[in-house]
Amino acid sequence: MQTTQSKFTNHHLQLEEKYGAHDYHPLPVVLAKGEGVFLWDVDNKKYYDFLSAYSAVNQGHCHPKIIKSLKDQAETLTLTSRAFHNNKLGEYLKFTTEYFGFESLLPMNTGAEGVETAIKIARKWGHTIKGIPEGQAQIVVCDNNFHGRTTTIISFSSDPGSKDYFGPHTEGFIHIPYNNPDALAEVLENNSNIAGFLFEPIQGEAGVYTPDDDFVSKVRTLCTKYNVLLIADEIQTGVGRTGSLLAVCGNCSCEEHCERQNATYVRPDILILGKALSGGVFPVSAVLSDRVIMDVIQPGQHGSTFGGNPLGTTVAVKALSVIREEKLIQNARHLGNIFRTEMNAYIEKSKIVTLVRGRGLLNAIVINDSEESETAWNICLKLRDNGLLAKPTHGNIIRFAPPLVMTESQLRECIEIILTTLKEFEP
Ligand code: IF1
Repeated sequence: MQTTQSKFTNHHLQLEEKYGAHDYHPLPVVLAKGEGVFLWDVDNKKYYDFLSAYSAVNQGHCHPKIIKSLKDQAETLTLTSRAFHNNKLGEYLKFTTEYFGFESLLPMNTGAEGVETAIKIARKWGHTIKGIPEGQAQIVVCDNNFHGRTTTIISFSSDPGSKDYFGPHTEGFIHIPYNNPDALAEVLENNSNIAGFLFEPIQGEAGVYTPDDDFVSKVRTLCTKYNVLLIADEIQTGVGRTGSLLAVCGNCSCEEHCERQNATYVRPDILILGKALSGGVFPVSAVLSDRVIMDVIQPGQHGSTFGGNPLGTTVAVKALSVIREEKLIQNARHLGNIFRTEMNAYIEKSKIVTLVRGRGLLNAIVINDSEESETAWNICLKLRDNGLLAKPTHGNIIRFAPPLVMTESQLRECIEIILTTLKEFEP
């Protein structure tokens, strides 16, 4: 599809093309400003953001309270390293462990670092507490997972593009199909060297693939039975995105990681958070667990120069407070139900969209064309022209994940934009 871009846009595209590594294929739009649910490009054209930087900007762009906390702290103290204590880390640890209901937290920066940390903790727990012979600990992972881009993590990716030619790969990972507790049961029954089961409660990169309602509770039961750590990667799904505080909270939309009797709540042994933990303002990730697990890590065995820095921790406390103060969990649940209801009504008579799926404001539609086709890409270009930014995944799937601060009338306007655009592609 031919698209015309302004000379300002082309200027930036050319700079990136000429001087940048070509590790991405972005939609051709150059953003210069953000506020709440909106973004503006270099020509001052305004868009609704329907990606939220892959669910990092749940609290909306440049949230005034979060930005104020960033500015204030930036003028006071930014980095001490962990060679010394700082007066922000302890408060952050108390606040965040209470918020999510765990005894302890290990602070890192990016999501991939959080996952690497969880793998190290699980392996060491397996060797020193479970009694797995040293160097034999295995971790079970799911097909079509996405947990980041580091060498160990890509070692257990099923995506050739992420993995091929980057070997030798790290050993110690066993694959099972996603959403298949029977497959997990079989692996656990036949292998006593398994330390952990690492999974995404909803698979993001796989196309917002949502498992059966009882998947998480079933794998919880199995992990308990076989003394295996349940490790939830909620980097993308956590912090309100799916209409609950965590996706493992299932049907509970309260603001706490509570243990309600009638909720499908499942408590992982290790919880990994990132992205929206800091409202997309600063890279902050975290690994949470109870003491018996966390305490396998002793001084000198893990860490990060920037992990737990005063700037990131201050921003994260404010970003988590905003989730509660603005009732963003409940809003995500309410708006998500509207979005899927309206999309399903459209799909009944559509030939171009076959399916909508998701939970809360993490949703995707499946386009009726092959993964190799350009239809979804062309729809995203048209959506851009019509003032809404979204990105295809897996060729024929389009992810829709606006900031959680959206209002109902804004969402209804966005649904109009999306449906009008889709109609242009109906045969
Ligand atoms: C990119 C997807 C989203 C993640 C989960 C760990 C990480 C991610 C569940 C690593 C990161 C990103 C990174 C982004 C694309 C993206 C993504 F399409 F790949 F699946 F969000 F939808 N665990 N997800 O989703 O976190 O190290 O990046 O901070 O451009 O690669 P990170």
